[in-house]
Amino acid sequence: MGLTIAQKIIKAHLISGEMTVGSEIALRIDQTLTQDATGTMAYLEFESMGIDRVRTEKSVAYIDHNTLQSGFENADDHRFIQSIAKKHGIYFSRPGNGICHQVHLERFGIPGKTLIGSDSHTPTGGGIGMLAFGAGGLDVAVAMGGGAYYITMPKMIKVNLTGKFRPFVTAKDVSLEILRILSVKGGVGSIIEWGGEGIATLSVPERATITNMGTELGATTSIFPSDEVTRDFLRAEGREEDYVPLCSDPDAVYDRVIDIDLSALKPLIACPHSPDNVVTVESLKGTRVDQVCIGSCTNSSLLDMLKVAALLKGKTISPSVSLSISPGSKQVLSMLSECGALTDILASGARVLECACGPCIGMGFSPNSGGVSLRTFNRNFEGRSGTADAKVYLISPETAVAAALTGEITDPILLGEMPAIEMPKAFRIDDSAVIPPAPLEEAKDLEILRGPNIKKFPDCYPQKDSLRAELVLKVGDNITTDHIMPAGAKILPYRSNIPYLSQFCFGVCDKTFPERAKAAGQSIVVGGSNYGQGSSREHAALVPLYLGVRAVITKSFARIHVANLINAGIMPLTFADPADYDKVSQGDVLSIDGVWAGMDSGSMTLCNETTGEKIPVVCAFTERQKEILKSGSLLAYTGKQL
Ligand code: MIC
Ligand code: SF4
Repeated sequence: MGLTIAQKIIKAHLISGEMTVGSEIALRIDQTLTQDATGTMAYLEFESMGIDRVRTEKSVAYIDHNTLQSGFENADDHRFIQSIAKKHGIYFSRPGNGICHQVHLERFGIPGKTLIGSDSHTPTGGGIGMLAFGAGGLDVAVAMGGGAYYITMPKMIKVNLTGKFRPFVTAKDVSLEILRILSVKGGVGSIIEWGGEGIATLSVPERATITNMGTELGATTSIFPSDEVTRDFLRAEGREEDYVPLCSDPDAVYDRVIDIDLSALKPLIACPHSPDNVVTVESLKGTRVDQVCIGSCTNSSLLDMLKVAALLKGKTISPSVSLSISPGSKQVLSMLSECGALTDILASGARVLECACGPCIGMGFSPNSGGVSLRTFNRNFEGRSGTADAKVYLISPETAVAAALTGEITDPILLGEMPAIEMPKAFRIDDSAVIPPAPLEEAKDLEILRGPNIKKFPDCYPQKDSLRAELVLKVGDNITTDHIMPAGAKILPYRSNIPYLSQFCFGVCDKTFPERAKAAGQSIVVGGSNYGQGSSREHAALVPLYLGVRAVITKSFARIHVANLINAGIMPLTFADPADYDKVSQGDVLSIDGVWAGMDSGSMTLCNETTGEKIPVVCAFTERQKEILKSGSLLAYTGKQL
């Protein structure tokens, strides 16, 4: 039987396990990336493993999230990461050099290699044919130390693209269309492989827009073949030697095949507050717009920015709209500047922000109260923009420009003729903002610079054979990590200070949660389906751990979050019958006896001591996961192994 692209890469990197859907496999990881908001914790974890040098082919530490330095915290963390990178063999991409996924694609990504990153949008690398996964910081730390990365062998979904875009329809609309078809849960447990004759018309940055937003589907990852388009991109980046061709076998078997005709697509828009709440732009025409943001790891490539500049050229944005533009990297910004496109952007009235995540994670540029914000980003979760009652919509750069010019949601087709934009034959290569690690000899004596914002990890809690705790919080479906552990300018600087962060845990759902959880001592959280979707932030597990959460029981979990819960020693369980979700209420006292035997058999009986009801709950822990839970954390488990 033939293999898919992903199966070929998995096979070449398989350390242990069977490549049968649903079983745990261990993969060798070639490259890692971190960003600063999850990186500080990941490097503290790496440090505690006592390994001198990273054992990957390439590890890169990016500073792109926490670039607002409104106090000492972020600057201290940058210095910490820079010093640890230098000492332990990691390349350091300075603040201003760009968003991790954009820069990694430009300068480091290699087809056929495996990559894990402490950021959920690491699958952006699939645009260049990498098998790239978002992961918790601890998993990245272990991979940097040469350890395997464990995933559940996914199903394979193939998306066949046919036809060719009509003017003003873009890769972003493909991302929104697949979200409309599959929903934010539709990719869970699957790798999405893109193919069909339509992909030949898509450049690497366009492919990367699509693999980037595969994260919003809940997919394990997404991947494109590596073909002549990939080779052209690598050549233009001066790295043709990194090119390897990659395609699926003609007789590869997929669990599901979806066809999308590019020529039939229209400009699409995701409405508040979920990326799968997708309708046509046309259907919302005339809706007033207050703010437009162009950028983020989804849509900040040179190609995107050149299109935006060409559409803005000679025009002025609506007086009622505030427009921000964040180019994805120093390479993008300097090339915009060299060709004069930056001047066209500035002349239109746009505000040019630095090459970083910025408004995407609420680091500045929050909308006005009740404001309507159109963003070329990938997430529009409630409150994420920093304005609690803002309404955020997700769109393509072309639709963004149309709204910025008219002040209302407008079909970009009305902009007239789409100027022809060519991908450059050669990008401007300047890696001066990437600082290489120190040679081994010099590294030994280097000091790690630690600021006072770095506080100790929460104590771990080895799972016992019985658990009795109050259900302190019951939440609904599709709870995101932005609900569990919000980000934004006020909180993000405290990512290495769990006690401080804990005040904001579940703030979007219930501001009284932290106090109540602390008062309860030990507690249980109950959620609906797709619990923990979104970010890879392990803080959404470490902070609840600090507050005493011992188990989370849901209808289903998102992939990275469930791994983070186990890594933190919190037991994730699911209702055997999702309807039993209704048999527990906030404030009930719940208990489980025979936890260890239940871990072995795959099911436990949850006793609702308040109502007297007995409720079956299930788990499918591997031997390794059971040991992690019994040890109290992946760190404690790894310590035992070493
Ligand atoms: C996000 O887009 O939510 C983030 C911020 O990039 C996160 C990482 C984090 O929380 O630091 C992600 O996607 O993993
Ligand atoms: Fe940064 Fe936004 Fe991309 Fe997350 S989704 S990495 S915050 S640009």
